[in-house]
Amino acid sequence: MKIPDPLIERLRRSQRVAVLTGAGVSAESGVPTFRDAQTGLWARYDPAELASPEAFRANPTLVWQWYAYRRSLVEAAAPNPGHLALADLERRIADFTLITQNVDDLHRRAGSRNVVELHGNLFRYRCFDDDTPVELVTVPQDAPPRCARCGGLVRPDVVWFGEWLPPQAWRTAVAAAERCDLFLCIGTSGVVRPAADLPLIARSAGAYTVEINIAPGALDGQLDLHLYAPAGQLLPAMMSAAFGDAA
Ligand code: BV8
Repeated sequence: MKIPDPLIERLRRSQRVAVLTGAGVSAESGVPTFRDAQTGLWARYDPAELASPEAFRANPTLVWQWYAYRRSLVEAAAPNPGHLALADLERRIADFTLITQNVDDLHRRAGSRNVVELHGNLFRYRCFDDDTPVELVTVPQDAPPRCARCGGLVRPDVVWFGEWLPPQAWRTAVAAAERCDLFLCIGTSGVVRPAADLPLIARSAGAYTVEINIAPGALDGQLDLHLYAPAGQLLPAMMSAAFGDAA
């Protein structure tokens, strides 16, 4: 797979790199993307419908079971060469920020250290009512447990549609996009805001911006370079081309 010279040169030269990943980075780990047609029991549900406070209020058991199902998919998955390539890239760049929309914890399991989770994490929990973090020794599969402090329902610590992103995570992501000289946007449909604004913030601040995806999406034509190939293949090839086979 040929990696364009402008990207290789920038990888070798850049001291400030920011990366935004979406569900496409986990696709080759066997974790369905957010917009993949859901299968089996969940085929009839639209993920964007389930990933909302309204859905949880209306049917907490259903939404809890959907997240329990997704946790089981992720627990059966492993980081793929794309995740590992990004962990390797972090070790080579002085100022590197990995911003992810994914809630599957696979970047951390791949060895990435400085991960900004814009949309939370499937394996953390908080109280739906008092919003405080909840530690679960055992995680029930069929219905949400109750908060020991206030008796409210426990929810996954993810950001649902219509909810604000964690302010610190968003501030960190915007600052990284504004100061980087290379921005990689990998495996995201570029539909969900405000995350999808980050590559455009980076570009308007002067960064060289690259999309890696298997197909053109909402960002098509808006970045400096668009590469269409599976991230699990393209990212290792990119690392080898830029840093040699020691990568
Ligand atoms: C907000 C966590 C302010 C949960 C997620 C009307 C009413 C209310 C809000 C809105 C509205 N209109 C717009 C909005 C804003 C809304 C939004 O953007 N909606 C979209 C749908 C239009 N955003 C929000 O609500 C955000 N909050 O704006 O707060 C506010 C406050 C109050 C009221 C209004 C506004 C919060 C958004 C966060 C939602 N939570 N996840 C969970 O996971 O259950 S988002 C969820 O979808 C994922 O986390 C992900 O971030 C997102 C998009 O999915 P992608 O990651 O891009 O994945 P997708 O499946 O879409 O695409 C996969 C891509 O990978 C594809 O491009 C594919 O080609 C590619 N691919 C596949 N295989 C590979 C690959 N690429 C490379 N290699 C491969 N092998």
